[in-house]
Amino acid sequence: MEGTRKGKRRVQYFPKELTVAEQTALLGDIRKIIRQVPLFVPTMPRSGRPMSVRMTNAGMLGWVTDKARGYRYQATHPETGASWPAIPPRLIALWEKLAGYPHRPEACLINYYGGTAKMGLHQDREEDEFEAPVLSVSLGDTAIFRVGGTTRKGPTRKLELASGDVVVLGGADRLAYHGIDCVRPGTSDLLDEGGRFNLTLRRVTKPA
Ligand code: MD3
Ligand code: FE
Repeated sequence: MEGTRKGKRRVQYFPKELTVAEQTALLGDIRKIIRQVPLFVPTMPRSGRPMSVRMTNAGMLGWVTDKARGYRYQATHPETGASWPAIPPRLIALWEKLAGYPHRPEACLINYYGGTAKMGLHQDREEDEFEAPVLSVSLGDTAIFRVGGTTRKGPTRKLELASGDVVVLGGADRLAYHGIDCVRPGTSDLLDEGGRFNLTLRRVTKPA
């Protein structure tokens, strides 16, 4: 796919931005974080239906959801109460290289897709700062990513996200509907257990 779309839309795709050695090092950082703040099963607001993706976070703020309190950012793990570990320095460096935004990210959401996990079409709008892009890093098996426009109806396009690929979503596309249709098993040997990690870096609050 082309790097930049016309006008103010901006989905920037950086295929194989990370080398295998860099992916392995980053995976080590993520495994260490998961030992401190385990993956949890997020549940949908109101219905309490479990999502198929498992999650945890790094950074001052983490994205969480549950039946009672819905989508939100908070400073602690929803089950253990532990503070989220710091965002790995190599991810901060990637943000400084590619985000084109002069302030640090505050949240690193870690999504794990095992088996048939997927994520329905949605917008990311729990943040107060939409001037900042969202930066996504894929590790492990290839995902079929779908992105549309800023309304739920209308055309969508598909993009395959492979291990080491980075996507930066900014401009009008910051509020584009997007989701993960499925993950293709056996397309990467980075993870011994198979599946896919996606890391999303976000600025949540407006800078002072
Ligand atoms: C397009 N995660 O956690 S990352 C999410 O692969 C999420 O786990 C997916 O959507 C995943 O909210 C997709 C790529 C991504 C992230 C944020 C976006 C695409 C985006 C924000 C606006 C538009
Ligand atoms: Fe999203």
